[in-house]
Amino acid sequence: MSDLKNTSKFISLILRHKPEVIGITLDEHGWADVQQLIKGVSRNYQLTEELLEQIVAEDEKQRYSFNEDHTLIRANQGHSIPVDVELEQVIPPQYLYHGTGEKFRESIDRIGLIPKSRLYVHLSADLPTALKVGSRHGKPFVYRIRAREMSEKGYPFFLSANGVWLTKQVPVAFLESDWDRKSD
Ligand code: HQG
Repeated sequence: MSDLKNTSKFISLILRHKPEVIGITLDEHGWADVQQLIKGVSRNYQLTEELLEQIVAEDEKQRYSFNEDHTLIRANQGHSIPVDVELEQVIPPQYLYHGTGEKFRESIDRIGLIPKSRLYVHLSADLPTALKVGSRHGKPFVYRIRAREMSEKGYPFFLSANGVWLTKQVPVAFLESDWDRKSD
């Protein structure tokens, strides 16, 4: 892994899960002070304003955003700490996808998708992305979710600034395991 990638992983840990590791706090909307972040991260990884700008601009999943004058930074999604990143509520397409590990299927088929340590269940707009997400958990398996129907029945969906679909839970009734993978 490149140095910048390691630094980015560490920043993601700080901005989503454990700001206390470098002695900083996030505000209620998930924002961290850029100078404090740089100072804190620099104890472990080389980081300057220029490098941080580069990390944010080049991140392949666009995980981070600055505020307008670049004095604050936050993660766009993926948090385990309860912050309100002002997600946009959006009506989802007919189907969304969730990539997971084969090993979780039994439990998911029983109780549906739950957010576990994060604030939301993460869903993908397309199959290749879902497969990539699932591969992080061993042999991947992709569920198809009848998202539009869920939303019509009152379950809110949100779209993060970096294009990840989020919802609080997915009951078993809206999960499909046996869909036609060739037609999607
Ligand atoms: C599973 C990455 C058993 C769920 C990705 C998942 C994503 C259950 C795992 C983002 C379950 C949680 C999030 C149930 C859900 N029983 N297992 N009832 N319900 N699960 O990492 O969705 O690179 O917290 O299927 O690209 O894998 O970090 O969530 O397998 O967008 O930016 O519990 O993280 O993005 O795992 O990934 P995670 P995820 P970043």
